[in-house]
Amino acid sequence: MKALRLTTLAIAVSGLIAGFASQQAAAQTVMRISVSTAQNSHQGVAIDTLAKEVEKRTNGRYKIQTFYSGSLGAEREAVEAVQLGTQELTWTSTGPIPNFVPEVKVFDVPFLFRDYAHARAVLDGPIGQEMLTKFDSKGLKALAWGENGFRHMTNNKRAINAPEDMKGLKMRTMENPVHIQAYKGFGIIPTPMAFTEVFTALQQGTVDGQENPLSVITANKFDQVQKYLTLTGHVYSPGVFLMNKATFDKLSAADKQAFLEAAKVAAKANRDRVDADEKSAVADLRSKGMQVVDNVDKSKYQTALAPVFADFEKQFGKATLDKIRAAK
Ligand code: EAX
Repeated sequence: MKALRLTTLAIAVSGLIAGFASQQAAAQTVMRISVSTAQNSHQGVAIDTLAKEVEKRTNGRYKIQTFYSGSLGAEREAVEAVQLGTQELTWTSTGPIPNFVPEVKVFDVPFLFRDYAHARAVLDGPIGQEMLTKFDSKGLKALAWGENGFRHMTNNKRAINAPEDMKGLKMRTMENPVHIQAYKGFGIIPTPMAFTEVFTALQQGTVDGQENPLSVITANKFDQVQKYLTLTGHVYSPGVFLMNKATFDKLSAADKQAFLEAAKVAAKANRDRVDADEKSAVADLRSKGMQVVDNVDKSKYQTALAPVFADFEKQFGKATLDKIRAAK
């Protein structure tokens, strides 16, 4: 009799546990987010922090699975997937964004931002916050600006000591019209290419070089396939946390706030890692054999782009460019 009572109790308890577990599981929504660099990087930190913060702020009701090294596709494909809703989130550089939100390409103009403090102030200020709203009508919710960093030139042909040294170099570029136009102004032969193909293209000599921030160059071990680095800092590359707009709109007001706040914390972690990389990367890359030109007279590169700047002023309006330049 006693055994029967024990068995009945055991069945009841296991039923309760199963019920609780399925209730718990049912209450948890799993989302996916991707970046194009390795996990141990400024981009990896961005999405790892977002995932941790969202789970914490929603008491585990939302879990974000993180994918690295372009494993869900390169940046443009990832933005397309988020726009379609086949992927809920991505962190991307603004490289491919002009294909989705043309207004954003003003941020890709070379030598527009003086330094990191200036770039961050613009993005976190009225100009940047207003720009985030431009994503809404394209099926994308831009949660916050992140940061890829100031971009520098690498190649295997020769040291770039002056703008004329870039003439004739076949360089991989992002699929970004502003960059392509600007690099032609340097005499570069631009080859737009998804980031996932860049390491192999450099290894096989399909292109002579590429340009990216120190954080990307180190995270993706470009020292293994590139000999020369010049710290041109020719373009500031923002990052952005993107979410499928319909998915965001379905969230409760509290959960919308949770995602937005989580993205702000993640953006800070992302920028902090860029700051750390900026301090350590040059010595690290030199120790791995790269020849680094670090005494760069940026005014020479800006002068070389004068004809292109004249066109950028027509494209974006001199007033807009000056407003960004003047922002504190
Ligand atoms: O991870 O495609 C590029 O060059 C971008 O900088 C990308 O974020 C690199």
